[in-house]
Amino acid sequence: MKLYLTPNACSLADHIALHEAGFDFDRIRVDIPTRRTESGDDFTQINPKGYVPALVLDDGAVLTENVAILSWIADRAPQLAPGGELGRIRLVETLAFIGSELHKLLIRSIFPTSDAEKAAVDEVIALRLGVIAGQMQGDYLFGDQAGVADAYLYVMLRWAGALGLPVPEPLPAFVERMAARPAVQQALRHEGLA
Ligand SMILES: N[C@@H](CCC(=O)N[C@@H](CS)C(=O)NCC(=O)O)C(=O)O
Repeated sequence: MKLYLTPNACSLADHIALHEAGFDFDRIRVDIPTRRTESGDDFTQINPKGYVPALVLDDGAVLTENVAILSWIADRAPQLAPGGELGRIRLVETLAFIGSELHKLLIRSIFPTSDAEKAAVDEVIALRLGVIAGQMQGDYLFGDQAGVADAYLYVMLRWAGALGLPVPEPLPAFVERMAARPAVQQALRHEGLA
């Protein structure tokens, strides 16, 4: 299995989740501006969308989109997903919220086209961080066990922190807790971030 990633990009979530799952995988870095892999290959031949993450399975199937890749990991490592009758759908609900309502807005805050856009986007991000803060069911999103959604949220909160955006309680302690996890440390080291 091969994970195509860019250091500190959203692909860090998938990188962390693969370590949490204990899977063996290769990492291939992608330079986003040139869309070339570290060995100079054209990344769009792997993922025509041109963005990370992409996960190439051992049979050659290519998975793209954080929601899909994180769901695939959770399906194979059920300890990384919430249990119960609605567990699977709660996971999709949370991944969709993080992907559509946080990730996309944070990208706009990192690369705003105007000061007015940044101010407007940051206001909505603050509301959405408040929503996810209110959903924490324990030390992690779904209780006392970290899972794939926590990996995605952690990466978004790293970005929010780097942007200087306010991160509401209890999320600062969650970030610290995640940062201390061996799987997170391992992924950060591989990406040159720790
Ligand atoms: N919808 C995609 C978005 C992925 C995404 O935004 N990737 C960024 C890095 S965080 C990227 O590679 N951007 C380059 C580009 O869009 O050209 C997903 O959730 O996987």
